[in-house]
This record gives sequence, structure tokens and C-alpha cells, in this order.
Amino acid sequence: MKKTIFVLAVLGIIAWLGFRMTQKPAEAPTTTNQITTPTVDNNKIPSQVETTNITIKNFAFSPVEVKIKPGAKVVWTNQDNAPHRIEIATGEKSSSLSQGDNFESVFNKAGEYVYICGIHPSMKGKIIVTDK
Ligand SMILES: [Cu+2]
Repeated sequence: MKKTIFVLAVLGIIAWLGFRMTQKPAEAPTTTNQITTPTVDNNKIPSQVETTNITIKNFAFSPVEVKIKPGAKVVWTNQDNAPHRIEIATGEKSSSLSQGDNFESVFNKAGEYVYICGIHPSMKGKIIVTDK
């Protein structure tokens, strides 16, 4: 009888220690992950995401048509004194871009995306997203 109680007590201590040990490391990696993961991701993003730049100058997009791979990013930069606003056929819109402002969008799905300037609808451009 005494032996049983002793065994139960030992098992109880082991269980308690085990619980403490599983709890403590669980907290520590969470903290380290929060610190290390964004750093790693930040280092990966510039090398992994292809970026294509489009200039807005003299009321025109240049180049007017670009071909990119799925997952690539397009960055529009307004070099005009006049404000421009990107409106993509997907419904995505930029705010009014002043001179020097830029707008970026990532295109994940293959297809052709026509966009215009919401302020000057005669300004048109096209993004072709293709794996080929
Ligand atoms: Cu415009």
C-alpha cells in the first residue's frame, strides 16, 4: 500500500515536471520565432519577388505593356507634376499619386490585366502575367 502511494507520488512529480518542461520550451521558441522569422522573411522578399517598374510620365505609362511572371510585383511611379491614379480591371485602385509617389501591386494569377488612370481615362496600360 505504501509502495503504491510512493509510486503514485513519484509519477505525479514526473508528470508535473514533464508538464513544466513542455510548457517552458513552448514559450521560448515562440518568442525567438517572432524575432527571427520577420528578419528571415525580409531578407527573402527582395530576392524572391520580381519587381517591374512602370513610369508615369507625360500622361503615359512606360512601358505601356509589361510581361511578368505570376507572383511578380509591379511598381508604378508618377514622374508628372499632375496627379494620376491607377485603376486596374480587377477593381484594385491606387490613391491619387502625386509626383514621386508610387503604387505597387502583386499579380498572382496568369492573365491580362488592363489598367487606366482614373483621372485621365485615356491613359491605358496592360500587364500580362504568364509563366511562358
Ligand atoms: Cu492620370
